[in-house]
Amino acid sequence: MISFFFFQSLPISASQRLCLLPFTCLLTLAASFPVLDIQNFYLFNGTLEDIMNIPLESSQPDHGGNHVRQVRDIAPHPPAGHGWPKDCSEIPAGSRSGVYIIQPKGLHHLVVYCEMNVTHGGWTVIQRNQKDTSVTWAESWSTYKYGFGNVRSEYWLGTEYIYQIAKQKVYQVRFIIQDSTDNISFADYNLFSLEDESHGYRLRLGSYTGTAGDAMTSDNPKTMHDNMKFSTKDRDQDTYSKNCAYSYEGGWWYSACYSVRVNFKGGMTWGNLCKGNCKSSLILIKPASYC
Ligand SMILES: [Ca+2]
Repeated sequence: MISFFFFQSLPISASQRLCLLPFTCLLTLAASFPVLDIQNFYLFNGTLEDIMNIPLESSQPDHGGNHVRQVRDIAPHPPAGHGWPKDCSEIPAGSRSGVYIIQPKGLHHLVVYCEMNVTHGGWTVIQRNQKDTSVTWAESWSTYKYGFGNVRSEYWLGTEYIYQIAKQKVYQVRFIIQDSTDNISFADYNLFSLEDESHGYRLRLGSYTGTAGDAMTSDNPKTMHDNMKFSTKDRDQDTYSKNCAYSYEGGWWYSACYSVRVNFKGGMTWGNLCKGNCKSSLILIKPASYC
């Protein structure tokens, strides 16, 4: 494990060039603050000011004579003795959407995008894509495992990190799809979990509600996604004689092959809602509500 240290006065973008997957970057914020061990720093392309819950100290001149930003007024840091949020649902209500540092149980810190405006907020964004993306989605197993893209635009959080987050509690998932006419539809599943890597990150979904259609739990076993293992171009775990992830240029929980194709560079698919011409996708998780 190789770690890199830098200090508050240095822009993150300068250090990020040194942070190569799967290496970990250590972020020293200030002498009074503990070192952060951010495991997926390669997903972040910005400055410290872009991370919502870092306690930037005010009026401390940096080496260039500039003064760093004032302490944030919302969710500035974990409450004393409480640690970092384990997912976005632990960020205080009323906080803005944006990039936050979380620390799932048993893991180092992660950067994620927290969606705080959709349905009571608290959603952890595990995927975001749009058809004109510059992100290449035809990636390998290990690239999917640890995530790729940029948390502020299109990205995959990482199959391993999604698994680690979702095993902390009982989670639900929301898929938000923009169709070819710019209508926004959603598909909720009241349960969401993955099995571990040794079981192929098999997907387990609960029951559906929504407006987009239940495309993840198709009646057709050839286009089913629920209960499927995750496949990538270099790890074929689908139920097809060939390799769906290779043929369709993106990792997913394929069967033989799909009714949902959102991990893809180009027009996406969600069931009958938009076949090959969906404009954007967003996948959010948060602990299930029992109300
Ligand atoms: Ca196959």
